[in-house]
Amino acid sequence: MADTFSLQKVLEAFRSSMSENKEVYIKYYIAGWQELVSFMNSLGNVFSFISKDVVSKIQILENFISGENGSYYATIQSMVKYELENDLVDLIKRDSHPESGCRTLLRLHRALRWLELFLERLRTSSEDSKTSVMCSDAYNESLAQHHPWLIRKAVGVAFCVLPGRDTFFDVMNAGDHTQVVALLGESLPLIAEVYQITEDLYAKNNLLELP
Ligand code: 1PZ
Repeated sequence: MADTFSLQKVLEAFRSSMSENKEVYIKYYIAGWQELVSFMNSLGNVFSFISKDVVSKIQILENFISGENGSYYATIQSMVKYELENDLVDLIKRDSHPESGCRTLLRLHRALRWLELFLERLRTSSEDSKTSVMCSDAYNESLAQHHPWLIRKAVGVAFCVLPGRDTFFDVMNAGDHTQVVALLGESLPLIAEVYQITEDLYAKNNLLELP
């Protein structure tokens, strides 16, 4: 999936991530993120501090998947169960398990909410809407609550140099604007469902504030 980004690929990855009994396969979940990283990279270097963080989190999860206990990392559900039962999660402060699968995936999970909010704004936007405003409104409603001041500042700078709406639609590589809007309409319920399943699972296990 290293070639050019397309929104379609993101959609396919998140679609494949859901099993029949509504578990979420980590392998496809991170494949979706990998696609988003190539999208961000195509927007320019200002976003590299963001994509670097995503890449390192993808790597942590990939290492678990290919490690000796990899079978427990097939789905988010199996990971949560395995790591909790074996005391592999730092619950109060980062300590002996600073990079658990649970806390790492939680960062991506929170970012998925941002993505959902942003794409919904983009989908319903009009020609004169500003991507920077859509991005930062979505950010303030979601991820910002979990970021310290310095990161919020840096993110604010990145938003200022975002390309305009037309370029955004083009980079998504999914046909003309009407087609992109249609594909977004198709993708968003899927992304929302993956988000909600993960959110419920984390809430049930008291994992939403992992350090
Ligand atoms: C296309 C426009 C991109 C806008 C992206 C908006 C989101 C900004 C996120 C800024 C992340 C800043 C860098 C690192 C932050 C980390 O400290 C945190 C917490 O991790 P920890 O330090 O606890 O290990 N990382 C995150 O919150 C994950 C951020 C993921 C951002 C994903 C952006 C998705 C872009 C998709 C492109 C359409």
